[in-house]
Amino acid sequence: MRGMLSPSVMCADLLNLFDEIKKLDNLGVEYLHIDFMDNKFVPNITFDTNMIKSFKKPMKNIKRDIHIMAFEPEQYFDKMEIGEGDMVSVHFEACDDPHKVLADIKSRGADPCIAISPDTPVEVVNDFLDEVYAVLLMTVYPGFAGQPMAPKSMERLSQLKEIVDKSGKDVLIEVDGHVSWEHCGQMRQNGADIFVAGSSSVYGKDYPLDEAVAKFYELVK
Ligand code: S6P
Ligand code: MG
Repeated sequence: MRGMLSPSVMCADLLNLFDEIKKLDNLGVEYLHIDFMDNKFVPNITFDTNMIKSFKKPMKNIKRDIHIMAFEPEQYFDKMEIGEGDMVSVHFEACDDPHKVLADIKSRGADPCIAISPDTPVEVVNDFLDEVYAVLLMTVYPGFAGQPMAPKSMERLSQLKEIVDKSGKDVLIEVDGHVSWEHCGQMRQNGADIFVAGSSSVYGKDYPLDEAVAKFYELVK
């Protein structure tokens, strides 16, 4: 399976989101990475639930990859209209009962994922490998685009890959944070399947979007 791409919409042209999403859809990109923040679990705000629901309008084939950086994430699921075709990540550190929240996502027909922040030991995922579609490994501290990679991210990715392989479960690994031109190939080698691409790659203004997407796929094939 080729490496899959999930461009981060918070790094796109925010005044032209309809066209920006349509462009990605037409390019055959797998996912649209949508960061939701509550200004409590992380000190920032991005899109509200209504906008996240509206993002469906220009989407034909591309899927929503909703990364919820919020306490009690389940309170937002109805408003975002989470359902079939969505991939939804909730943070291990932000849920009282992550198992219950993941089951809720699954019951809606969406693909549940557990996200872990850079200071959380990767071993915690062992408890969730029966329940998740993917593990989202944060390679920056959640909250902002344009940050440097968090220390030990590459080693953590290798450890996570080993844990998943040992378990024999069919669980994907998504990396999010400074997935740069320089790092994405190494991340692929270390076991990543889905790549959140933001200001350090496809939205870095070095190339037009279609060229940037093609170049990214080439690096993570
Ligand atoms: C950070 C967020 C990420 C960013 C992404 C941006 O809280 O979860 O998804 O949008 O990291 O990409 P870059 O290349 O600027 O780090
Ligand atoms: Mg994210």
